[in-house]
Amino acid sequence: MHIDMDAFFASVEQRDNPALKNKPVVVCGNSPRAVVSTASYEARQFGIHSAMPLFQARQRCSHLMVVPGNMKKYAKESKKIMAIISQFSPLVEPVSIDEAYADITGCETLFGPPRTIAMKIKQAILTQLSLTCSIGIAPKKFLAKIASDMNKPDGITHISREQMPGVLKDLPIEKISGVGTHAMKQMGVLNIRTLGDVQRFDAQFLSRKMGKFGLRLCALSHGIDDTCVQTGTLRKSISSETTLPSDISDFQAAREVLLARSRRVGRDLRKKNLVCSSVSIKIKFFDFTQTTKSRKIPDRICSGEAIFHHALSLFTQVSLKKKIRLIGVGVSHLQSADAPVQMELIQPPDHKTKKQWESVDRAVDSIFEKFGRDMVAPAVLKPLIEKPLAKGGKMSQTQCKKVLISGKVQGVFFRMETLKAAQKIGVTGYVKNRANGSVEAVFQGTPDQVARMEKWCHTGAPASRVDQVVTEDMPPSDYNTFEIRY
Ligand code: TTP
Ligand code: MG
Ligand code: MG
Repeated sequence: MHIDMDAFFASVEQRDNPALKNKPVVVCGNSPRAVVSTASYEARQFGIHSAMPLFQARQRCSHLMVVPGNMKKYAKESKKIMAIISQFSPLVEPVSIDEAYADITGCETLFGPPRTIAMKIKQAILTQLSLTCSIGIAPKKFLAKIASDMNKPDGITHISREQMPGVLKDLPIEKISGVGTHAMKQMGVLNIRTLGDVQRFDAQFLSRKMGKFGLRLCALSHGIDDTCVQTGTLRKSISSETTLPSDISDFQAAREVLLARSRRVGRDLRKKNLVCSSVSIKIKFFDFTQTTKSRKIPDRICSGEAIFHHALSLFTQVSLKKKIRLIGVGVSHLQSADAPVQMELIQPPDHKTKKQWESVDRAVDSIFEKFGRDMVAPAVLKPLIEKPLAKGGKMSQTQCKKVLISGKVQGVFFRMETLKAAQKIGVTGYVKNRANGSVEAVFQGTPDQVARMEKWCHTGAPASRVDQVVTEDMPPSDYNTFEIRY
């Protein structure tokens, strides 16, 4: 059996606020670029759906009611739902915040035939929580999930063993979980639209064309699905993503978002006492196309820094020809942090750093716990968090410039003078000599500080004669001090 709540977030809001009952409602953030997380069934009549940008939803329905989400509340409801389902079967596998599988084999003597069990679960959820759900019943797990979607909202769909071959034959392949745009394209070429079409090909051929997934599809098309309801398993993955306030194409800015998301994921992992051994990233571009990259790692990690290390390395494989709209970081292959590990005979060289980062993160976690989020952050993320206000209430921006200084500059002295000036004015960055005798410096600070340093380069060092100063705007970086580099 697969149970999935109807328009979950929106239904909870409609239940708790009578003014929203029977109205087109979306649950959504309130930034201009927010996307709909879910739409009430009244709103769906206007063609509004999950992941649609809010502005588009408003265009489709002028009297749309927009409600900000409350994840804590939904998580609490989710727990209650899972508890109700667990009263009907000992084998319950929650798969997301609003859905679960329940193996009801053998429960008939207690609660009646499958459809009766489904009706009882629906009734219990309705009377105790005033929420509706839809339930699919089938001899196979993957088919139960598809069935729960067939009569939404407030429906029950029972596919019996006898009906299964007929249903499979006409089942559009996009209904199968895991079939994305890439697989759809591959199958389009082969003229495959339904599981019935898949049946025409043999396993070897499909495996050659689509790898492991081809094999699974082949099995499913014949009604073979060995997966069973898994209870007590850990969550499969944890992720965090953010739609940016405006599209970006700047590597440095993307790097900061990756770091912030990685730290968030790390925090969630540690909160649940888990470690991961797989990291992935998701990048959505301005035109809503997206790419994901992931890698399995030979280690078990939970610090934001370690996750970031892999996320950034994956990010360098992404082509940045298009502006980025959304950045996400995820981890999977989760295990309890207490699970025994095969110790290496010789600790790898970065073992100590890894342990140190973990204890830094745990210390930061306890500060969060006590004083709230955003009290401590990596220096590189400080501007994002502090949003310092300059005079006049405008946000002060961090500016970063690379400066090439040529002429008759006295190497050591010039660098020392630059260091002193930088410390006095308060910029960060570095100064160094180039092989051709010119000097390269990077100044980072407020636009005013950077301008003062630039001016200083022309006239500031008394013992040098500066002929030319060439400047180039750079993305801000994580300079903590001003230093002389060699
Ligand atoms: P779903 O079960 O996919 O959708 P739903 O419950 O809103 O509607 P349906 O009746 O079709 O099942 O997702 C459960 C919740 O997860 C949903 O209420 C909000 C959240 N969600 C998002 O935040 N973003 C998304 O893109 C989707 C699909 C869901
Ligand atoms: Mg749902
Ligand atoms: Mg769902």
